[in-house]
Amino acid sequence: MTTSRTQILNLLCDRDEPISGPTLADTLSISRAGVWKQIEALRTEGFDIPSTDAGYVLASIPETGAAALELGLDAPFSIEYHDAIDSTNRRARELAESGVEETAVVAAEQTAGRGRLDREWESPPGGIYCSLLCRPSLAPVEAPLFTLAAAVATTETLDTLGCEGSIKWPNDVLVGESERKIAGILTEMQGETDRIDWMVVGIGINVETPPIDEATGLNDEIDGTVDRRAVVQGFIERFDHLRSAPERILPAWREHTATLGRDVRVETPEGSVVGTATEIVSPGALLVETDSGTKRIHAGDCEHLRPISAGR
Ligand code: BT5
Repeated sequence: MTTSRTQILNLLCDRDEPISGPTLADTLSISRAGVWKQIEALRTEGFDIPSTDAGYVLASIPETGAAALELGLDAPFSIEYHDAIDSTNRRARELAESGVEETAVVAAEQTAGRGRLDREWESPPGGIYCSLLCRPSLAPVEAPLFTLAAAVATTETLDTLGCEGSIKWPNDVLVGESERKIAGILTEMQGETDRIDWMVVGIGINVETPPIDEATGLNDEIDGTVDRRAVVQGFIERFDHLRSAPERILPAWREHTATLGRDVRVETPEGSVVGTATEIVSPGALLVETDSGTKRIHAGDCEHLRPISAGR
């Protein structure tokens, strides 16, 4: 997006009254034809900018597109937007390798969305797929904190829509008594032993419910329509806030989790662990009380064992 286009958008957004073409041209020191060209480009991107006798007004902002997602975003991420892409994580990794800084790759559909361990992530059109490329000053061992932060940011954002979610360790956001999965997080990174070079934190939030057992989508969980722009911006801003105050991450995660206090089975690379999940400790390990003592689990697939009421 060009600078003058961003400036026009910000001026229209900040003002309740119409702004004339000549005023915009004078304010930005560009020609009237230049103003008209940028207004047309914004209209093509879906902004509704009627021209009244008194000038231009911003009547509505589209839900998608880089300009719309960057407008009013209170976090230092540029947006790269795709109507459809193979995988936003794959694209963010590519940007990372080419030296790009703080960018959110956002798409409305993925044709090859991925979960952990190269599992498939169903990504039908109209969904929310967002990968944040960041370069935190952290050691790689601390990286799991960012996955937890993304889970908290997602849950808190869904809460604002009236969709009360809970986190299943480490990266699933579930909804309701039946604990249907509405969102998943995939974190990937590259670095040395003591330093992360880049990190990509990808979230997928279902809008339509995909054809997967135990999945749900926002359209089935909330009244009214989903404002995907508000969801994406809310997620990015909350994530940014948490990463700037990492000491908040674990307490916030504890507040939103459905895992602590529950009987669980965790499939780990070293085998299956069954017991009661008692605590989460930095940088994101789950403590599970088993018959043979406390196990500290750093990675794995966690299953909540029934009954739900036993641990809550
Ligand atoms: C995850 O993996 O939950 C991580 C999902 C991350 C997806 C985002 S979308 C944006 C970014 N770009 C990508 O390519 N990926 C990220 P995992 O815990 O491994 O769960 C995967 C399992 O969840 C699958 O094996 C299915 O059983 C199930 N699943 C697949 N698609 C689903 C969906 N849309 N909703 C709920 N469950 C799904």
